[in-house]
This record gives sequence, C-alpha cells and structure tokens, in this order.
Amino acid sequence: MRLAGLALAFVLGLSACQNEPVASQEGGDTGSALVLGFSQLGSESAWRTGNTRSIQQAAEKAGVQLMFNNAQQKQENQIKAIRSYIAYRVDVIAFAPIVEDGWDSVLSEAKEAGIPVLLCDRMIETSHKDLYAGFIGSDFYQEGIKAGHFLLKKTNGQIRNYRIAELSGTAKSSPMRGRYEGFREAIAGDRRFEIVCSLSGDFLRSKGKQRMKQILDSYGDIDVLYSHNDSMTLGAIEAMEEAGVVPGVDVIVISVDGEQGAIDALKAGKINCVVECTPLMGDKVIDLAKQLAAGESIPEMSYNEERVFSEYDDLRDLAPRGY
Ligand code: GYE
Repeated sequence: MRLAGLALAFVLGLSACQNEPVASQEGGDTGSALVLGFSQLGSESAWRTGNTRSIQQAAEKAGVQLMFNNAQQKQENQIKAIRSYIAYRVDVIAFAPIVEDGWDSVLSEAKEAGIPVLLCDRMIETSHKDLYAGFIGSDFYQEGIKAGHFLLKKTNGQIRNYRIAELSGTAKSSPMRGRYEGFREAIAGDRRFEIVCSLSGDFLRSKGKQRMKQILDSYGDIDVLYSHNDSMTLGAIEAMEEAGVVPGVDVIVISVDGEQGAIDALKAGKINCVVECTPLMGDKVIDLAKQLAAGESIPEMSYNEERVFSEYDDLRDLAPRGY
C-alpha cells in the first residue's frame, strides 16, 4: 500500500531526493513506524534551516518515518507536497504555511482522506477551524509587543522624536502580520514615535541589505530600525556600515529570532535587542504528531516559551543557540 503510494508521489512530480524518508523502523508497539509528511516552506533564513534540522533530528530520534519536502518559497509547491502525502496515505501531515490564505481546498482533501493536519510555525486564515487539528509555534503578536516594549524602555524619559524604519517579513505571512501589529500596539499613543516606512525584505538577508540602502537613500535620518527577522537585520547592518552609519549607536536596532549571528551582533553592540523566536520545536512536533496518530485530540494552539535578549542583559554565559 505505502509503496504504491510512494510511486504515486513520484508520478505527482516530487523527486526522490526532495521527498525521501529520512528515518524509520524503530517502530512503535505495532511494529510499523509512524509516517509523517512534512512540508517545509523554504530555506530563506538561519531560523528556517535550524527548524528543518530540529524536525529531522527529532523524527530520527523517535523512529518516525519522515517524508520531507522543501517548497522553495512557493505555496503551490507546498500544496503539491501535501497532495502527495495524501496520496501516500501518511499517518499525519504537518506543514509550515508560507502565507495565511489559500489552504482550504487542499486541507479539505486531507480531511476527507481522514489524515490529521498539524500547523507548524506559521498560522493560516480560514473560517473552517476543523480543517486542522492544532498549531505549534510562536506568538508573533507578543513578539511585536516585546519589540515595542524594548523601545519604550530604551527611550524612557527622552523628550525627542524618533523616526522608525521597519523591515517587514514575507507579505501575507502570519509572523509578518503579528510582528507588525504587536509593535504598533505597544508604541501606540506615544507621540514621540513615527514609523516613516515599512518595506518588505521577505525575511531574506540580501533583501534586508537592499531595503536598508533604499531607506538610507530616500528617508533621511532614521533613529530606529525594527526588523522582523535576524537575517534581514544582519543585511541591514552591512548596508548601514557601508554608508558610515553606526548600527546600535546612530540607529537603535531591534530584531526578532535570536540566531547566533544576531546574538553575536548584540554582544558587539550593533544590535540593541533581539526578541527570541525559537525554531527548535522538533520534539514537540513529533510528540503532537504521535498523539494525533493515536487518535487523541491536541490543544488548538501550543506556543513556545521565549525570552528577550537585550543590551541590558549579561549574555556572557548564554549557551550556543543551535541556529
Ligand atoms: O522569524 C524568519 C523565518 O516563520 C517564525 O520565518 C518564522 C520566520 C522567522 O524566515 O526568520
């Protein structure tokens, strides 16, 4: 049955290297390993590659047979991968949805096939909540709030205005929306702050650099950079340094994720605050998948616990980040 399904997956256009099972056979009590189909949205950032590694390692450790596909930043590739998992009759489907909208029909197909779906990392927008079993990931709105709270603390007591530039993540994605809205909520009502531009860098380092150049060229003096992820921030820092602007001093830099490169930049004084968003959720994904495969219900929303790293913290003993 499964072999036939796998052949069908190839017919549907997913090559062996994209979609090969990476772990198997320790087996559960029944003697056959749980099969999990996971559609990863891409490999745009250190966060994302850390997330992929975490899920692959957790599957291997648990003896779960993982069918993994990297959608290279395209929703249509994610939909194809999910369809192949349905054809293969995996036990559970998990995926990190690149954008919020447009999932209803493929998820209805999974539901009809009786395969439970776990949303990982990013959320979807749907009026049919029964199309997925649950979500595991971060509270992006809270991350935006934390970023705003750092800015309030950093500028406390200063009677002057601040011109803020925002580098936003992938348009129509849930982290972009939550970080955008939470930040505005936190600083609302404080008239010292003006968000003078909000440009999308698509969570990419190269685009972060490009957008920052554009900001420095077209928006005059900027006092604050709020960037939706570390990759874009590290690109923006390069652009600032090339333009003779000192990041962390001339411009207050606030970022999200907590990858090693950003923590190093924080320690070097080039970033003032990094709001943590952890990609290391592999074990939780596997646990939830096991519960679903056993027919158990799971919480609708499970959030990772996360902290804030800033220039006010002593980070000398911080363990290596692992992403
Ligand atoms: O912040 C960013 C990545 O969806 C939370 O996607 C994730 C975001 C993360 O590309 O670095």
